[in-house]
Amino acid sequence: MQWLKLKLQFIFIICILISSAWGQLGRDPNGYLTYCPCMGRFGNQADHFLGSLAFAKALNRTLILPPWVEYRKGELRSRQVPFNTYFEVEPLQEYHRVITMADFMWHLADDVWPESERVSFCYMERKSLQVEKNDPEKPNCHAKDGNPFGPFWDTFHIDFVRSEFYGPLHFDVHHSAIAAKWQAKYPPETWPVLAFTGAPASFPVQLENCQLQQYMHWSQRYRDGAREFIREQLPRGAFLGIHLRNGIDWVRACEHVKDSQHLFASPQCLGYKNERGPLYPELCMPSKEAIVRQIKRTIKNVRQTQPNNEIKSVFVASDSNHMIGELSTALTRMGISVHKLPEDDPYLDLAILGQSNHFIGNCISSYSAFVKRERDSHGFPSYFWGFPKEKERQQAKAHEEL
Ligand code: GFB
Repeated sequence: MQWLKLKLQFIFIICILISSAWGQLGRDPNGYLTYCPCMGRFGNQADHFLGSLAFAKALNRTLILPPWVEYRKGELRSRQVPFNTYFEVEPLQEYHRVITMADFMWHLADDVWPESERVSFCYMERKSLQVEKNDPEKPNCHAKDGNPFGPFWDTFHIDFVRSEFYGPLHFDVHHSAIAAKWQAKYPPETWPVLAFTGAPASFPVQLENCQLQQYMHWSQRYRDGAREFIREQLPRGAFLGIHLRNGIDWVRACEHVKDSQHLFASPQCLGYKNERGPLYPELCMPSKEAIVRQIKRTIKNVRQTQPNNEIKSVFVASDSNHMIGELSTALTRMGISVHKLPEDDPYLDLAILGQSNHFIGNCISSYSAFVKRERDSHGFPSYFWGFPKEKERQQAKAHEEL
């Protein structure tokens, strides 16, 4: 008898679990929104993700979480990596309804978004790279034209039957009543899925959306990876994480500093309206000497202000030159060791930088910006190379001492 009771209880629990799983995957009557993260690499895509999340919430549509788009050397087609490889889905639900693209396509698409109703959204006509595809009669988004556009939608066998030009609507839901206009023009009953050719968001991320980073939690794999590296490879005690962005693409990008007020993520230190000054080259590409000086200064400052939590090591993340030799030579006398990952892993680098006791990043880089936002959400301190300018910093110090 007891055995039968237990068996019934077990069946009951299983039924509840199954029904709640189906419940979670039930159709959202308010509709869905998705997009291709087709611009830039991780830092750019992360900025766009936060904006798209805010946009989906403002329109009260479930956000279909796109995979991350990655580019590997020597491969012609982008690789799509499931969203939840790097970040957990559940914490995002605290802010707004989301579903992975795989779950949506496997469980809901046949019903919500049949093949004959798949429309791609773009602001205005996008010309095709293949001239013969440009039909003067029928302007088109050409949502699958080129890399990563084609490979991205192909990952889930998505083809579009039609294009929709949404201009002059825009995505700035924080400074206008635009969300209501989107809802009026595209009600969910007739437009169950809005599928954008690119992210419905700005780059760099809007100031109002930076705090949404608090809902991006590293997946177990990266949390464990970061914890293990810190515990097993770094000496006990506080460590300084630094981001050195110095590959050839960056050298070229930094040439634009001289003609710009802003470049990539620069508002994170200069302010969105340059409240904290104009751009200058050292923000983008600090010299090796300046890097060593700033690290030493940071270590000394921490020694003075937090004598019980001295920095014992430096963890270097870089896309190119980690400067391990130069930094070791400069810091060994101070009793500081210098470390990097044994193998290149941009995501593990990010997860470790997020956990460092102190962080110096590159103000212009959106990769650094990701770390800065994550740290802000935990109240951890961050600084930028060459910021404020060395001269201005010395003047401010002299002023303080007077
Ligand atoms: O993330 P991302 O858009 O940042 O692109 P930026 C830089 C990519 O370089 C990263 C690699 O996604 C990584 O793949 N990378 C950068 C790193 N730093 C590191 C690092 O510390 N460790 C490892 N392992 N990999 C800008 C773009 O990049 O670069 C612009 O925003 C443009 O679109 C420009 O492409 C040239 O903002 O730094």
